[in-house]
Amino acid sequence: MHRPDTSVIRHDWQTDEAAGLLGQPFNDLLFAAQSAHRANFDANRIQVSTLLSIKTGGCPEDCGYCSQSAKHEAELERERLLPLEEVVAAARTARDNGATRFCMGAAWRNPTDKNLEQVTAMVEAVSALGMETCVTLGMLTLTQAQRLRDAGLSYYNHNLDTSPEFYGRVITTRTYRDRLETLEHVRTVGLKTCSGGILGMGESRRDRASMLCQLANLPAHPESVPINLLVQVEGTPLFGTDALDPFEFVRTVAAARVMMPRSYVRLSAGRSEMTDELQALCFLSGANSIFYGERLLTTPNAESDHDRRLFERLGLEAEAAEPEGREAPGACHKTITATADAGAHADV
Ligand code: SAM
Ligand code: DTB
Ligand code: SF4
Repeated sequence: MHRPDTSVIRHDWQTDEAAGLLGQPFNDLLFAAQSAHRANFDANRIQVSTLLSIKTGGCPEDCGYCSQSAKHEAELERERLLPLEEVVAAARTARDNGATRFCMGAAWRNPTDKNLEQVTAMVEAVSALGMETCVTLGMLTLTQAQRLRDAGLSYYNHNLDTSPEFYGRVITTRTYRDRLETLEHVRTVGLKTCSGGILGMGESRRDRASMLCQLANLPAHPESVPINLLVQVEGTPLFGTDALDPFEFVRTVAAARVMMPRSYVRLSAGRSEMTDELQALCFLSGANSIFYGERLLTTPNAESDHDRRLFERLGLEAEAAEPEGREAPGACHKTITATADAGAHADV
């Protein structure tokens, strides 16, 4: 049985070792994950983020899972960059509903410098509401990363998506190296990294192990690791892929928790297709962040009322906003109460 040394942060994971971890008896793996989770976090507290698509569709990339690629036949209403006021209104609603982080996604291969100025205005306005900010805009240059940092951005999301070995089956218009380079720019300027992947695209367990090694062996673990279950969208090349065994999903969440013990592991896209019991197993395996709100980017998310009820049934609480200057993830948790008029409180 793999007993994690919860005091050591490792960056030397080998695929064989990670595959061994993923293949442990389920109960042993979950025990290891829970040990790592409890050593670093309050196991009953979940970070809550809300997502908004600020620019939808018409993307030149060919990511095989994505509804927003202009190369696919998915039915989608394209939208230009949303006006600032609309973004701020959505962020305010998200905050009043208990989200502490507002994540904005754009269907770009990379932002132009003009795009970036428009997004920095959004980052500044959302930060002024007292929320953490995250944006995902595609590839970034070092200078663009600096610009976002100077605007006060908290996190940049850029997923590795899958293993280097499986990657070419999913995306051909940009390389794995390109992705690692963007992550390097983000780290170098001191932004927090949000990076993870998608499961259920037809990859093998070894691919999942290899992807987790890529994430854990980065010079610093991403502070946030979204684990998405493929949302199958009609018209995309990956539509119709065989469904992943739900226990494999849980195993991957658990292994992510063991390998990156101080990172927030987000049970990301795909929750609307999951049973409550499966989500509970993910929380038990160390997932401690979710997207909350009616939509992800272009697809529906789990229903908010349902999520509130699920939190109640499981005795989970939403994490309060991170105080300024906090360094180590998991170091500070404030008790928040359920209220109808949210404001400074979270009602999830
Ligand atoms: N266009 C930018 C990029 O790809 O870097 C940012 C937005 S993109 C939609 C952000 C991430 O969402 C992708 O890297 C992928 O991991 C995830 N994603 C997109 N479509 C998805 C789907 N159908 N199911 C699960 N995750 C998805
Ligand atoms: C991430 O890892 N998942 C989010 C966010 N980062 C940008 C996106 C999920 C998208 C799901 C499909 C859609 O709604 O289009
Ligand atoms: Fe474009 Fe991002 Fe979708 Fe890929 S994942 S097609 S880059 S919006």
